This record gives sequence, structure tokens and C-alpha cells, in this order.
Amino acid sequence: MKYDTRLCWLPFLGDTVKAGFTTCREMAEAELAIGLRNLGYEPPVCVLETPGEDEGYEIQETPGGLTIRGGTRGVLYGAYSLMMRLAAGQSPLTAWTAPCRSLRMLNHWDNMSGAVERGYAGRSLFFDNGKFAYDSRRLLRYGRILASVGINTVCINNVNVETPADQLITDELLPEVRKVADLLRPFGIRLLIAIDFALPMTCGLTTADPLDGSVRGWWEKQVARVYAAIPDLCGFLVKADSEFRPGPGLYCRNHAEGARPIARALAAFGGTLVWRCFVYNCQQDWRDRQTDRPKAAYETYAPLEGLFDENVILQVKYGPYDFQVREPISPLLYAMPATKKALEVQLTQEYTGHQIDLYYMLPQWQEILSDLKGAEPRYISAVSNLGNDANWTGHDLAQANLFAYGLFAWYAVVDTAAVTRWWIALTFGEDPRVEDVLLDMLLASRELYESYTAPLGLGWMVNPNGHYGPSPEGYEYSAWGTYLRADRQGIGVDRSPSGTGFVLQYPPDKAALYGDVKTCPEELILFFHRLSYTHTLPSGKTLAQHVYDTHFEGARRAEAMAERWNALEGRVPAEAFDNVRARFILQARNAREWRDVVNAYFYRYSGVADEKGRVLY
Ligand code: GCV
Repeated sequence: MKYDTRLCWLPFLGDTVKAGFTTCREMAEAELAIGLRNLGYEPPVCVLETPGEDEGYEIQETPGGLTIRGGTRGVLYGAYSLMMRLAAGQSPLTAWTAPCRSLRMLNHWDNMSGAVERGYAGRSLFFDNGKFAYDSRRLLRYGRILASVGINTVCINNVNVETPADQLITDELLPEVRKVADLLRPFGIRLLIAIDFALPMTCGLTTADPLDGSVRGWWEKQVARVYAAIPDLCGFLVKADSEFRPGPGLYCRNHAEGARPIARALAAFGGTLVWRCFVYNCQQDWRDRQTDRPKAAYETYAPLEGLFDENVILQVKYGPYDFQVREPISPLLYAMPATKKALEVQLTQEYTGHQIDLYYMLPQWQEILSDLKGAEPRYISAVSNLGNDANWTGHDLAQANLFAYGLFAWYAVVDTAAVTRWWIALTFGEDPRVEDVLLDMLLASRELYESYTAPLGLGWMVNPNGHYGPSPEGYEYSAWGTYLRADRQGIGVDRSPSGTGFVLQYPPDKAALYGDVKTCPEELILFFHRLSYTHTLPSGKTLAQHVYDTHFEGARRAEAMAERWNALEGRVPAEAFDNVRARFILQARNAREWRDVVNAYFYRYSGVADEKGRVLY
């Protein structure tokens, strides 16, 4: 069969989705009619809805054919699963499966202008020029792609709700939001809307103080209006007191107080308030050594355990900084066991290569989850990597991150290699040579990217603002709280109990592990400790030599990856071949630049000669 990589991983469904349905069951039957025919599968497939169930499903053999039995949304998930299994040459049968997490969210950072904040795949799928502007056929395909991997909640607007034009719940824009909700409903997808904490003031109130009665009443009225338009809305998403966005701090209220009036208004309609915890002082004085940015979220929220309403979910980034390549898990995720939490990951490659460099995230997510054993958040959210580029994600191979995210969100623990192979087979067919090469490349991509960028958990050596390419001190002289504090003696911040004390926010076993330089995992050693350049790492190398060696090796491997891809010419569709080849060439160049800049930086500060004589400047 002819396949087209622009279609993500469902080429057997073609590029048209039937419209006009209201239920997942109708959608499931329509999709099966197209997909099974294209896959050449003839036995009858029966779709049965199980009363009282929502998302679970099973696929069983019945006389002469197959039966998908599932809940309201489960029947659609079952239909995609069946077709995706057949398409990859697997048995279609599945025992009953239901998701580990009831909210599997995708957050777009799309502005009404059409620009996507931290977007590397073109412009918004939803907005342009201050208006809703989308191709509804493409939005139906978007719904199909998301539903095929079980994503059930999307926020289409940026958490930075900055201009009056970005406020989606106004009388003018709400009917437009409703149309999108209607389009996505048959895919089992509900909307979240990002709202501005200070919206009451944009709309004429003199305050947004959450303890003010008029503010409470105002939110009640707005929420009632929104639910009249979209009765199955999931709820609101809020970024407050964060990076210049207004929040309860303006009124000396804490975040539980800040969330309460909005949460109560939503609760009346069964709605959820997703409240982000990306809170820190972004105007920090570099001389202030008491303030340590990674400590901020825990300091803000942990004391509020038990004070948030039942329908509030705290959305916490996986690391205490901001989606760096290597960070420890945020200590807030181990805290507040009685509070609902969502793990936030970032599919869009803000600090991880801008969808130019290859960076496959599933191994990292699995690592996060295994570290969180016993404290796994019940919900999950990912910042979208999608845009209006023909291939959705800029880099063809970045589609793998969306696919893996959906399965990871559903199953929590997955077989990394099996999921990755499944994506490869669906996207590129079943050529074992292509599978081998791609599997290797994807699974090694994070360590590769890490090896030529900021070393040993240090982070933040990126060019400011854009966050692509090297600039070791790009953030050193600004107020964002991301200091490396390098000098002739050493580099890094001491976060042990005798330093900033950040480690003490962890459970005791983790605090002991990270707090002692002798036990701290090597890959995080500069996150937690300040070390001299001649410090001997567990590998036996000095810090400086480790940096030189990893950077030379990383740049070499990036080059080798580009060559390995070239050998696949003719085995993958020409458009995909060219798309990836062009990016691998850029990645190899980026890796060389990182190598030279980071090595020179460490050499000049340390004066430690490279024992192989390669670092000369
Ligand atoms: C949406 C980082 C990004 C911002 C982003 C912010 C957030 O700081 O650089 O673009 O804003 O995270 O997650 O809110």
C-alpha cells in the first residue's frame, strides 16, 4: 500500500475524515469502514457499546469476525487500536484495557495572532490574525490523530493569555470555541480553556482579588455562560503569578485562595480547574544567594496541602527548572499526596533542539515515572509540538513524540522499544533495515543531544530567548534565576544542605542520594553541586576532561547519524527522506558549534589542558 508520512501514523485512513457525527461510536464505524477496506481486512467487525463505561475497550474474536466492545469513547479507541494493530501486522485482539489516567491533556501555546509560543512546526492550527482561522478538514484529521492514541483533552490557547484578543471566553469568541468543541467531540476530545487570572478587570471590575465577593460572583456568571455554550467543557487552565502573569500574589493571597472562586464556579458544572505550578521569581538579583529558583514551586505550594478544592489539579513541570535536557524530578511531585496533580511534559522541543535536532522523549518519561514510584501523578499534560506545517511537527521524526505520549499517558508504563517499533512500522512500513536504524536513532537521541549541550545536569547554556544553540553565559547576567556561577575555581550551585538546601525538599532517601557528592548520580552532579574542574567523576575522569570527551563524541555521533540516514535513501518516502536529511545536516552543524563553544568555555575558565590535545582556544 502507498503511504504518506505527512499523515502521521494512520496512512491507511487516507486524508479525509467523515464529518457530521456527534458520537464516538458513529465516528468509530465511519473510520472502520475506511480503514478496514484500505487494509484489505474483510471479516465483519462489530462495535458494541458497554453501558456505564467510558474509555475502556476490548477486542475479541467472535464467530466469523471481531467485536470491539467498549465504553462511550472506548469504542473509538478500540477501533483505532484494532486498525493500528492490523496495519503493523500484529494480532488485533486485546483484553479489556482502560486508561491509567482519566485526563490525558495536550496544551497548545497558540496565540490568536497565529504565532505559536515555542512552536517549531509552523503557525497555529486554530488561529490567525486575531481570529479563529482553521481548515476544518485538517482539524478533523487532528482529532483523528489525537484520538488514535487516546488523548482526550486539549487546550487550544496559550497559557500566557496576554492581550484582550486572546481571551477566548468573551461573547465574541465563545461561539467560535464552541464550534471547535463540536468538531472534536466525536473524537472523545473535550476542551480546556486557558484564562487570565485578571480577566475580571479586563471586563470592567476594579479588582481580581479572589476574596472579593464581586469577583466570586463575576466568575460564577462567566462560568455559567461558558457552560451554556459548551456543556461538556473540561474546564479552565491557569498560569498565575508566573513570568509577569497576574495572580493571587497581587492581593497577598495564596494560590489555594486564588484558585477557589474559579474552582467553585466550575464545580457547579462538573468542571475542573487545572492550575499550573510554574511559579518563581523571574526578577532575581544575582547577589541574592538565598533565592534558588528550583526551590520556588515547592516553597509556594507544599504548605497549601489540603487547601485546594476537590476539582483543582496542580499541573507541575517534571523538573524544578524548566524542561531542561537533564533535571532531577521536581520535589513538588513527591509532596502533597492528598492534592491532585498532573505531570507536565513538553513535546515541543524548546530546550531540546527545536524539532531540528532529533530528541525522542519516551525513555525520559519512563525514567521520570520510575523515579516517582509511589508518587505518580494521576493526570498528565504535554505541551503540543504541532503546527500547520504539512507534516504537523516540522521534523517528520518528531511525530514519534506525540504517538509515544498518547500511549504513555494511557498505559503509564510501556515497553519503550515496542511502542517505538509500532510507530516506525505504522509510519514507514515494515522494512527491517529502516526499523533497526530508526529504533537505534530514536532511543539514543536524548543522550546524544545531552552529550554535546550543557553537561552533567547544568542546563541553561542556550542562547537566550530563542533557546537553540550554545551560549554558556547567555542567562548568567539576567534575572531569570538560572545562574551557573562559573569562575576560575569551579562551576555550579551547591544545593546540598550546606548550600541552598534545595535537596531537603526531597524525601529523605533522595535528599541523601543527591546531597552527597559521592552518591549523586553523575549525570546530575552539576545540578546539585559546585565542583572544581579537576574534580574526579565516578568515571575516573576530571570534570573538564569529561566535558571535552563527551562533546567531541557527541559531535562525532551527530555526524555519523546523518550518514546513517543517507543509507536509507530509497527505503523511505522521498519527502520524508529529504525532510530528515536536511535536519540531520543542521543537527551535525549545531553539535559542532556546541562542542567548540562549551569546550572553549570550560578550557578558558579551568586552564585544564585536554589530554588528547583537541581543545586549543
Ligand atoms: C508559555 C518557559 C517558556 C515560556 C512558557 C513558560 C511556561 O519559560 O520559555 O515560553 O510560556 O515556560 O511554561 O509558562
